[in-house]
Order: sequence, then structure tokens, then C-alpha cells
Amino acid sequence: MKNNNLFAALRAAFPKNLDAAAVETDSGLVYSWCDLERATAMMANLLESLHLPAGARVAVQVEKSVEAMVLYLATLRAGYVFLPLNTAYQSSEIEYFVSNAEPAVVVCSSKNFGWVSKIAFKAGTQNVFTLDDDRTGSLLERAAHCSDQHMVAVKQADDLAAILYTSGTTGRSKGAMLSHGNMLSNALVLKDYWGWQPGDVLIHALPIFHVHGLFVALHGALINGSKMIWLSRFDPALVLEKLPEATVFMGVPTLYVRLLAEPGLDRHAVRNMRLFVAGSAPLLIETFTDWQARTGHTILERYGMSETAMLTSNPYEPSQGGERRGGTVGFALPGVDLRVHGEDDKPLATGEIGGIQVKGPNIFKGYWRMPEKTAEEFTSDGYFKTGDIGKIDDRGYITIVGRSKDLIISGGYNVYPAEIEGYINDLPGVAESALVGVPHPDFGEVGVAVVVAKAGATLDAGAILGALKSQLANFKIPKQCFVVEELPRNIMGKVQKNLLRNQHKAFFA
Ligand code: MLC
Ligand code: AMP
Repeated sequence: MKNNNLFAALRAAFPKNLDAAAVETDSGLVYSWCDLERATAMMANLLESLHLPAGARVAVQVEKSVEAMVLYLATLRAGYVFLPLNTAYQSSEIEYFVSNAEPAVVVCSSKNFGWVSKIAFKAGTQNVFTLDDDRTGSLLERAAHCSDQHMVAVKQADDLAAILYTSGTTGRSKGAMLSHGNMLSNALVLKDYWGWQPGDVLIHALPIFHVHGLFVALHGALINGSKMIWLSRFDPALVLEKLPEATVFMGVPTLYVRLLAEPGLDRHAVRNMRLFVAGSAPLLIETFTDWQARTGHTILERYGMSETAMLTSNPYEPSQGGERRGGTVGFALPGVDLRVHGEDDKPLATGEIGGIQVKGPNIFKGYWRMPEKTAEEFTSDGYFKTGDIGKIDDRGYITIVGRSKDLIISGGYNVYPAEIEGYINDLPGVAESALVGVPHPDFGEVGVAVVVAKAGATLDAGAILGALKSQLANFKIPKQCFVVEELPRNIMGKVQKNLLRNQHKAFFA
């Protein structure tokens, strides 16, 4: 029987010479392909020794490290389901994910062990390990006693490989269930479409708890047997220093904005580079053109989401249909069926603006334990409604013009106004609030909170932000807060967020 385990495909792409360097870190450590093979085998054996039920979730909130990447690969290898969590999440956020996903294993930093283990044990998790970014922690201690020989678990293409929490179009965070087949099909399409070559070297500078860093970048390098220069965090000066050793770089637009602020970024610095990919948020046309002027390279912008992995891409080569066009996200990828529909769910003519809907082997299996929500997000003929608004021109280029979902994308991270407003409204003295996204030169877009006090109460904007900081991940904290008399409403009583956005749009300009 064919093994559709994603890890089996990634493993099969390791180069013949397993002693060659697979990963080089910013602290100077080098891991060979053989090291990855052995370390994933040992960790997979550890997971298997826990006698977890089929489909068990392994929830992970740890700092970026090669060992954290090994844990992801080992989870695939052993056939369990990986659940990555942003390191910025605080206790109430982690409590929600853990109680919702009911993981059998939780792995956290040792500094968080106290509160994370409490949450995990309360949710019924039997195994809580620590893993730190200095190659220590109980997970590695235990794995060190396990065999380095391991048979990759046999999986069907539809078997779950990962759950990524996202708020999708509305409401509370939902776990998007991605299968081995979803991710492998996407990795293979991108390998081909982006012309991955022998000798490619990827600078991996993104976090590994979201689609961009965990799937697009990591799978991209592994399925091509390519070496990675592994940066524990994005540091523009360090990226610049490493560019001459690399050929491929991937980043959210903020990374390109920050690299452009480096005086040393020029044609010479990128002399060995083959490809710069951007995505996860809109790339401003100025960033696109400034990059071209400074480096001679044209950034390839692509579009995707947690529920779907990658959906569209600008062409790598003109033979794929044209040039890379700034302001567009390119063409639907091979195998992706993408259409634009109107409010009444009717297909639209070329150039008309509507909701982007997609179908293909990369589209997720549904939201974890939310069949009704899943059904709502698909059309009767099986297309997933992305919540993004766009248009397709006569050459097939897709442009995203907005979102029907109330979502702010800040530096590539998603912020859901409804969630933040809920926290603000719970603060003493608050009658109501609205969070809107406004342009920001570094993060692209940031949240601004507009808050109304209860009759007789006095509110302090700084104190509101301070209170939020103790409860929410740092990237969700509004960058500015205004206390006002009332929120603008339309005749239906709905808050007119467009007016607030307009009022504050120049605040960070
Ligand atoms: C950090 N801060 C942010 C922020 N990141 N605020 C808003 N948006 C963000 N993205 C906060 C910090 O907590 C700090 O607050 C202040 O802003 C300044 O932080 P910083 O030091 O400048 O931030 P830094 O640590 O350098 O991080 C910035 C960043 C990071 C851009 C490197 O945000 C990042 O790695 N973004 C990439 C996200 C990503 O991978 N997205 C992919 C999603 S996948 P304070 O108060 O503490 O000073 C997806 C699908 C797809 O969307 O298509 O790919
Ligand atoms: P997430 O659910 O966190 O994966 O975020 C996915 C969302 O990011 C998409 O639905 C889009 O709104 C947005 N996105 C991703 N790539 C791009 C892009 N290149 N341009 C504009 N928006 C993007």
C-alpha cells in the first residue's frame, strides 16, 4: 500500500549524501540530513511510546528552533496531528485552544511550564513536555533514550496532519484541519511552479506556527532537499549578511519593508539570489517597485490562507503566462479552481469584483468539531468561500481588493476585531468599542480602538491598552486607543467602521 504520509515524501527528497548540511542556524550549528533523519526518528519513537490514540493532537507553543521543527516532522512521521501555537499567546488564549483541541501531548517552553501544564492537565492532557531553544527540555531528554530507527507511520491522503487555528470569516477561532494530501499536493505544485533547483538555499526567517513559515517555506526547502539558513527570529541586518549564501527568501511584506530600510541592500547583496516571495498580507506597490529599483529583483507575490495553503501565485517565468505584476497575486495555481462570485452567489464577468471561492486538493477538510460552521463556509457545489474580495482580469491575474471578513492583518498576523472588542467591552466602565484597521508604514495595517464609556464612568486610553496587554498576545494590542462620546451608526444601528477607518487613516502615515 502506498504511504501518503507527508513526511515520507519529504524524507524521500533528502539528498543522497545524508552527511551534507541540511540546516545551518544563526548560532553557527549545522545539522546534516542524517541528523534530521535520526532526530525525527527518535522523537517519533518517543511519541509512539506514549501509546496515544489514533489522531491524537500534539499542541506546541515553543520558541523557534531546529528541535521545534524536528518535533513537527516527528509528529507527521509518527502519524499524529500537529497543532502549532503562536508564542505570543497568553493563558486565556491557550486555554481556549487546548480545551477545544483536547491534545494528548502539550509541549511548551520551560518558563511557561507552570501555567501551561495547569491548563493542559485541566483539559485532560496526559503528557506535558518542555522544549527550549537552547536544545534543552524534558522532550529532548526523553527522546535521547529512544531508538534512531523508525518506520514512518502509514497514512492515507485524507488523514489529518495538522490543525491550524484561525477565525476564518466570523466568530471564535476555529481549527482548520489539514490533511497529509492537502499539504503534499501544495508542496509539489509550488516546487514545480517556483522552479526549485538543486543547489537552492532558503533563508528561513519566519515563525513556524503559521502556514507561511511552517508549510510554504519549510516544505518548500525539504521537498527539494535544499539547505536552510535557519534564523530564530527576523533580523534584517542578519538576513542581509546571509543573502550572499542563499538563493530563496520568503517573507511577509513587513520583512521587505524592514529590509529596504537597510542601507546595505543593493544589487551586490542579492547577487546569488534566485527568488524573493511575499505573501500573507497585501504587498504595497511602493514596496514592490522600491525592491525592484534597489535589487533588480521582482518580488513574486502569492496568496493563500490557513484553510487552503497556497491558492495563487505570480508567475516564476514568463512562460507561465506573463510577468510578475505588483498589486496582483498572480494566477490560480495548477489544480486550484478559483472563481469570483457576487452577493447572490452568481458567477461574475471578467474584471467584476466579488467573493473569491476555491476548490482543489489543497482545500482543508473542515473546521475541527464544527460541522455546521464548515458547511456554512462551503457553497452547495463544493467551493470554499475565502472571505476575500477580488477580481480576475482577462489574462487571469487575480487582484485582492478587500475582505468581507472583519479582519486586520498586521505584520502578517491576523487580528480579529470581534475578539479584541470582546476583551475591551469586559473592562470596567466600558459601554462599547470598535476596533478598526488603519494603514501603518511598518506593519501594513494596525488596529486602532475606539471606546465609549458607560454613563458616569471615566476611561483612560493608556489604562485600557495596559489591561489588554496582560491578557492578549502582543500583536493583537491596538496601537492606539481613543475614548469618544459615541460610535457612528447607520440607520440600522450598525457601527459604521468605514467612517472610523477613514477618520484615523492618516494617524500613522
Ligand atoms: C510584533 N508586534 C506587532 C507585530 N509583531 N504588532 C502588530 N503586528 C505584528 N505583526 C508588536 C510587538 O509585540 C511590540 O510591542 C511592537 O509590536 C514592536 O515589535 P517589533 O519588535 O517591531 O516586532 P518583531 O518582534 O520584530 O516582529 C515583527 C515581525 C513579526 C514582522 C518580524 O510580527 C513576524 O514575524 N511576522 C510574520 C508573521 C507570519 O509569519 N505570518 C504568516 C501567517 S500565514 P511591544 O508593546 O511589546 O513593544 C498566512 C497565510 C499565508 O497568513 O498566506 O501565508
Ligand atoms: P490566515 O487565515 O492567517 O492564513 O490568513 C489568510 C488571509 O491572509 C487571506 O484570507 C487573505 O486575506 C490574506 N492574504 C494572504 N496572502 C495575501 C496576499 N498576498 N495579499 C493580500 N492578502 C493576503
